[in-house]
Amino acid sequence: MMNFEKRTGPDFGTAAPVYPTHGVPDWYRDAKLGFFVHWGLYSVPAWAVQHGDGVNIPTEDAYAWHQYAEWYGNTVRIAGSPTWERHQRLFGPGTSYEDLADRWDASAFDADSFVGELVDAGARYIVPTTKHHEGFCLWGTETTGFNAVARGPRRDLIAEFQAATRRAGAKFGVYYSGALDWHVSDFPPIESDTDLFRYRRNDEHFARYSAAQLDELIERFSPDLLWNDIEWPDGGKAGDDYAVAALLRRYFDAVPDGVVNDRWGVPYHGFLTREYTDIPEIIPEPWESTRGLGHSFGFNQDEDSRHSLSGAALIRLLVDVVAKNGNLLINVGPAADGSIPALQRSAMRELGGWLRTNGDAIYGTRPWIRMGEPTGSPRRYTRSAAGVHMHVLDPTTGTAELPAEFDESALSWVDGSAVESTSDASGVRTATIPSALRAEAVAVLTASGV
Ligand code: FUL
Repeated sequence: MMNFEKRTGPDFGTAAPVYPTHGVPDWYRDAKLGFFVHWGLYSVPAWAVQHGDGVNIPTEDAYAWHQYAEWYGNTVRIAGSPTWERHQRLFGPGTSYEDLADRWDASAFDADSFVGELVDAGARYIVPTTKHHEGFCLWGTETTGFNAVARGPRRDLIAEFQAATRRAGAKFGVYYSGALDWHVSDFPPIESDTDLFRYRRNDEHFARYSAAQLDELIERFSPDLLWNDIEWPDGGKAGDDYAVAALLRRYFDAVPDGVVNDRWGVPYHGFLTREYTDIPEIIPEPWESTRGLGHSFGFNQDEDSRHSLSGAALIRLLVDVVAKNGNLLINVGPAADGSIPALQRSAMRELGGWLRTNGDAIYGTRPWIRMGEPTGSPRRYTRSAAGVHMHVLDPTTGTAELPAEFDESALSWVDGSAVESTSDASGVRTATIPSALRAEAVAVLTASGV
């Protein structure tokens, strides 16, 4: 095996990189809902300090108290951190994070039923982590023995995911940690945002390692989507075959209808990414909102319903994102054995149930002339060939104002019931929400002919 230790002094060359001109394909814009799957060695301890209401972590401790359980491999190396303390207690001081590879038992994982659960929840694309920052590869790579076929599960988890996703008729994407790989790097742990970019690999040797891995993923799985993270080593500086420009050309040659995100550190991007961020308005470019159901992507066994989105909150989040021209890439964090924890499953099932009735107002839609209204009951709009869909975010109030543009339109509620409305002195019409829809997370009314 090649030795991929850190080296310095790359010759970046002078060739100007030529980036693709690929736009974002319609399948991606129409899909609206994808599922991220953060599953890796970090799912063995499955733990991070609880975050959320009432917990105030000072910025200088943010990394020692990291909210993301998938960062365990870093947090555990910060002496004195809660993760470090807990790890000593549970696994013993001699057990390294990497030793967990041999304790990872994925025997409850059945790719078809796992993927089936996500598709039932409404997923049109599925993006598992193939390698997170820890460096453990979930596919049978030739580049390192630190992988799920050689250790732990002893299965090619990505091959299983890909086959099951394609069988289920959904699109298949891959998450890949481009410039961070703690397994082949000998830096101290990351304790600040400054460290994050100081302790990322940017040398040619490592760039070739990453390129070899991404090439394997492209050749073996033809992913419909590449979700790179933490930029690319040497991104944009070289015209060589391991640099982003050449890699993306190879990708789009192999998958002409593919799409990539914006975390490559180069001028080219596909969709924009936003992580745990509320977006106030329509973003004209295709973009994607991502977050975990709780405060972490990797499963944190200490989280409960106080930390996690309810089904109703998840539905409202999807509607909000889609009204603003985004896709939602919601994350599921399985337990190490490959099962989906009950708290996450119940929110997902509620979302799936709502989408079975209201999916026409989500999938394939585009934003309307505005995403909602500044006053009155909270509402969001989407637009499809059938008309403009008004999503009432709090139907328990029993009423919702209709926009002036709906005046001449034929209106109907999603359950087929006619729209009854009253007008006030200034001509504002207020519709009464049918009682059957008041218990829904979001009640949808469609106006045709707007
Ligand atoms: C971030 C990573 O550091 C997180 O762990 C997670 O994977 C998120 C989607 O991207 O940048």
